[in-house]
Amino acid sequence: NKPAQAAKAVVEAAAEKISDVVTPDVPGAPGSAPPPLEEPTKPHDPLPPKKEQGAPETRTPTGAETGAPTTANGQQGAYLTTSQGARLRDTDHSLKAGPRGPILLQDHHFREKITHFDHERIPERVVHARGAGAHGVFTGYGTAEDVTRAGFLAKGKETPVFVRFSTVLGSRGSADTVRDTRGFATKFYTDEGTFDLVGNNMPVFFIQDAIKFPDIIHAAKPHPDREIPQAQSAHDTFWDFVSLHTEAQHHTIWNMSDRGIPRSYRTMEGFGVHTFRLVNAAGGTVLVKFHWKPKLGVHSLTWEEAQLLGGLDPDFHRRDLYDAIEAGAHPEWELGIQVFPDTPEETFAGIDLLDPTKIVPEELAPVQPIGKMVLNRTPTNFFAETEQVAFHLGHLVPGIDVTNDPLFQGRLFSYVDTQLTRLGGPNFSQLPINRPHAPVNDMLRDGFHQDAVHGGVAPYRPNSLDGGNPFPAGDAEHAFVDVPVTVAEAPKVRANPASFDDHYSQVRLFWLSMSPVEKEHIIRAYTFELGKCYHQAIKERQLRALANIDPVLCAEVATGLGLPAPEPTLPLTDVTPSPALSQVGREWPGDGRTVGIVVDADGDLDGLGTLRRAVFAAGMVPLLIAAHGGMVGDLPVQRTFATGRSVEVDALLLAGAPAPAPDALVARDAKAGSPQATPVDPRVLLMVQECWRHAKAIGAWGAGARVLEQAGVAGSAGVVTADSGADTFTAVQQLMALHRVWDRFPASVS
Ligand code: HDD
Repeated sequence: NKPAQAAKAVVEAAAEKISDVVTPDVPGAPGSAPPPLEEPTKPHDPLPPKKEQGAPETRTPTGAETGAPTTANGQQGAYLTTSQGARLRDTDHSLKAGPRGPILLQDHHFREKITHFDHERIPERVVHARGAGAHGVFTGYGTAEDVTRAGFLAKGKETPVFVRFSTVLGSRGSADTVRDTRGFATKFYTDEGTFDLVGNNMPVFFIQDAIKFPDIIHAAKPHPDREIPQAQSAHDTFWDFVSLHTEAQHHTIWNMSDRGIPRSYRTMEGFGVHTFRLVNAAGGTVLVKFHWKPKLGVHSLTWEEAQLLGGLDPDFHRRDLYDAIEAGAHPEWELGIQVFPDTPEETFAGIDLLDPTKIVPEELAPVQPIGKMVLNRTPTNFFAETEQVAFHLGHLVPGIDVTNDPLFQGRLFSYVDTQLTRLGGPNFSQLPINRPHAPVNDMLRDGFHQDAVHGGVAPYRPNSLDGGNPFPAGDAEHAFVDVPVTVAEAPKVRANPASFDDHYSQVRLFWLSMSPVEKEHIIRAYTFELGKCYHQAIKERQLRALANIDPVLCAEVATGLGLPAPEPTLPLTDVTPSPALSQVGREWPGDGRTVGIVVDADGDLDGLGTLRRAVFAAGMVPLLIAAHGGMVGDLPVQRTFATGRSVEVDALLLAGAPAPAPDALVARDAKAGSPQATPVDPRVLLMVQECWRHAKAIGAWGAGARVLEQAGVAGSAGVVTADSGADTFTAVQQLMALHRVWDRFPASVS
């Protein structure tokens, strides 16, 4: 197939680049960083920006036409200046009354430098504080033209996008791999205005009404007295809330499933969660749910991997995203919609489409692809772009409108409101990352951080002084027109529709749709998290909720907690499982996955180059791991046994059986009383054993086979040997298509 071939070509072309990305500096090594620059004692040309970055798109109605630079570039000139452009002679010493005297108040440079520094931080997001962003392109397929007039969905239409992925609970500096929901927010810079699709990697939400958002977040964030635990739901207040507030049970089981610990941002599905209303050129409407489907499939970490990574590489997801993009393995998603008729009841197959705690199984309403997104550029400046990007559900374009989902309605207020504090005023849309690519002609004026120099004298309507401009647009000029939905005459109440009262049937549907391995992981996750609670009453209350989901789930978690399993208090619903919810059982492309290759510098290195090329040709990233840095043959070592760890790789190949360091041997022999036969470095054995526990494919050839014996994994499922590196990799590649060697997980439930 053509796209696959094209992708392969790109990856092959990027092969050398991939080695740049994952290669630490080895002076003179092929593919390594250039030799160090001279000591910076005199002005010289600045380094060019990284090729894949360039300058961010910052088109604006007031700058682009004049050709004037629209962004400030850091460190682009030779000489240091003040913020006003005056060249400076010294920035290392404050102005003092003599070398030993106090600093003078007149030191304007000191004051400017320190004052600016003192104000460098802005408040982190109240939720989703930890995140990573990337630029890309969305291409419409034209398949949605019947149901929406949104121009960016037209066939072949390309629209720049910026995506920010995030965790919900942790602070800005928290670890990436915690168990949590992930944010998946996309800004489409369309010709008809900016459209923000602010979704998550889970299709349901904890609450049905936005007024409860502060409650769930207060419960899930760290305890107010000790401010622990960070970025976790494994604590009393979270479980107190969700056990008392049973509409949260559906989202909670998603969090306890493998979806709560994604392998990578690149392997996450995305969901708009709410039902949206689309409007076509004739004014006809349908209701839809948005889905992002990752080309690489939906994959997760194991819980042990996630925990190890929290310490070993807290930036794992960030690094993975940037490395993949900069290596040319550009992540891709298809955007799809589930389409429902826009009936007055706003239900489909008995499911209330306004209830954000409900899904519509894909088997009932298939996801129809309407476009493709490729992320191809990392941010130039994290703060300017990823931190300052401001999403808002009210950023809609003609052809896409809202529904009365009470969570959606409340979000329409919250997102602009929060930016006022976070970004310091109402002009955040003028920040480069937030500037629309469509011409802006509003009547908003003044306010903090006003960047625009507005002409004219009449920012009001009607006016005669500015020629009557701006005029309202009509249908012909692609105006956004609110769909004139009829609102039923009803008393003003603080209440939900009765259909919102069903809190369990879809939780059961999710549970019954899981494979045995996934069920086992869910049981362990509940057991772990509830096991971290101090209050017995909270554990017992959550067990009562589990009893209403499924007796097996409840009994297994109760056993783990050492508590009796309660009886259900509600009848168990008869549901039809949705196989589309399971992550297990399908085959996926391996693009951008990492294959660790353990090499022994003193061993037989024949075929290593061929193997490395085969890994590149498969679109994957080889990572050479050896006892110490430097070269192995003519290839640079990328990780040592000290800097590498199993959690970084998706599969492990053993090209040798590295011996332990001599001092370790001496110590061991002294203990044992006599030297033993050719042992393997214990760090390599640990790597193999971890890969085995995490159900990763393992392959060995030649001396590498000895490692399998000593690690105690030889001959077990997903552990292969062959005559050459390339043949071993072929077998390992087949195993990787299934993501993991699922047979290795014990599954006590069916
Ligand atoms: Fe929210 C941020 C997703 C419900 C209030 N939300 C935020 C982000 C994502 C989501 C991905 C991060 C955006 C970024 O990267 O900058 N939020 C969701 C989803 C929800 C949801 C999928 C339910 C379906 N959110 C929700 C409710 C409220 C908020 C009900 C309030 C009533 N969310 C916010 C916020 C944030 C935010 C306080 C914090 C930072 C920001 O908006 O810009 O306004």
